[in-house]
Amino acid sequence: MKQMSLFDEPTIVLPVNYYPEFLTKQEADALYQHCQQLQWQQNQIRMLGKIMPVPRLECIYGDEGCDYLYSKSVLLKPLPWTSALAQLRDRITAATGYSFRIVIGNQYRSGQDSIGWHSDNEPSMGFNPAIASVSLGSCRKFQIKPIGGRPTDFWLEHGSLLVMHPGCQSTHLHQVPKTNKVVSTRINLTFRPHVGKSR
Ligand SMILES: O=C(O)CCC(=O)C(=O)O
Repeated sequence: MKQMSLFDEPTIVLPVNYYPEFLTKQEADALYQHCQQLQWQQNQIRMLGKIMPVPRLECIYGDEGCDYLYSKSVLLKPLPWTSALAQLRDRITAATGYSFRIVIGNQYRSGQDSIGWHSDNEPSMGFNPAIASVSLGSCRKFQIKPIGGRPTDFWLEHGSLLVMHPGCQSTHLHQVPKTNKVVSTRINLTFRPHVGKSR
C-alpha cells in the first residue's frame, strides 16, 4: 500500500489575503458605531423572474457619478464619502496599493441574512478589480472557491480586512452563507474601483 505523505494534500493557493487585526478593537468599535448611522436601504432584486428583497441591508458611498448596477436589477447611487469612510479608504490604499472609488456596505441583521455564491464582475469596476472588505460586528463565515472547485472557509472577525486581488473575480466565487446559529448584526464594507466619471 502506498505510504500517505503530508504532501499528498493539495496546496491551496487563494488570490486573497486576510488580516485579522487590520483595525484595533477601539477603531473597529468606533467604525461600527459610525456605520450604524449610514443610510441603509432594503433593496429589491429580480431573480428567476421574481422580485424579492435582497437578504441584507445595503448602502453605498463614493465619488459622484459612480453608480453601481449588479445582477442587472439593483442600482446603487453613491452618497458622498463620510470622512470616516474616506479615511478608511485611504488607509487601505496605503496598505495595499489599490485605489477605490466606492464603498458598498452590507448589513447582516441576523444569521438569516446572507449573500449567495457570486463573483463581483460588474463592468463598472473595470477589468480584474481589486476589492478590499472590512468586517465589523459579529463574526460570520466567508467561503471562497475556484469555479468548479471546493470551498475554503474564513471567519471574518471584527476589525479584519480581506483583500481579493485582481483576477480573483474571474477565477473564484465567494459567499456568506445563512446560519441557524444566533448571531447579531455584522457590517461589511467592500471598497471597490469604478471606471465612471473621473474626479
Ligand atoms: O459580507 C461579505 O463579507 C461579503 C460581501 C460580498 O460578497 C459582496 O458585497 O459582494
